[in-house]
Amino acid sequence: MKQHLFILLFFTEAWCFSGGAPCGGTLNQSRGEFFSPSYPNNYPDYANCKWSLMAGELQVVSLNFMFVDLESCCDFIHMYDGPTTQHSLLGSVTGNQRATFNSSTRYMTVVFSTDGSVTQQGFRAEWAFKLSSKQQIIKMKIQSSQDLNDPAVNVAILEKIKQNLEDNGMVEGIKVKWRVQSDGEVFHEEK
Ligand SMILES: [Ca+2]
Repeated sequence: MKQHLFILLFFTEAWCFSGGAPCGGTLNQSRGEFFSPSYPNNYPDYANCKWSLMAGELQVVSLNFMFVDLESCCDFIHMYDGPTTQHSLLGSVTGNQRATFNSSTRYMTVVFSTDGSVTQQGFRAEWAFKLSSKQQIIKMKIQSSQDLNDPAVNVAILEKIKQNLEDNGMVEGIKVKWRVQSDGEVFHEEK
């Protein structure tokens, strides 16, 4: 009998710890906020924190710095336009700059790094996932036990789709409507 050797490799999210305060992580909620370690108290020396923002399909990341207080020569926040720091730099923040950054894809990587002396309060940032401005048309298959040609059923289904989009933070700039097919039928029955 042949024996197969399976080697399982486990990769765990690298959570960085700085001066005892946890920092960094994966952020995939549709909105929220994150802080420098120990905020609103001073951040530590030699901090190196990485946050990975992961929006959903058809979404982009918008990041807004509400408060920034960093040593302007030597402590920085860098934003990258993608899932790693190998992607292009969207911009950097230091001193008391406040700015907003938008990714071009569903990913943004944020790195906070400090040198070995002088610490300040740090930062507070809010993010939100927004629908990409690229136009996309999504076709949906709908199953219903009711008559889909009934206008009341039509409206109820549209409302339900809108509610779902709203729950997923996708309602901005989106239109939901029935489209009449080329043969004049709104619906096609699945054969
Ligand atoms: Ca410093």
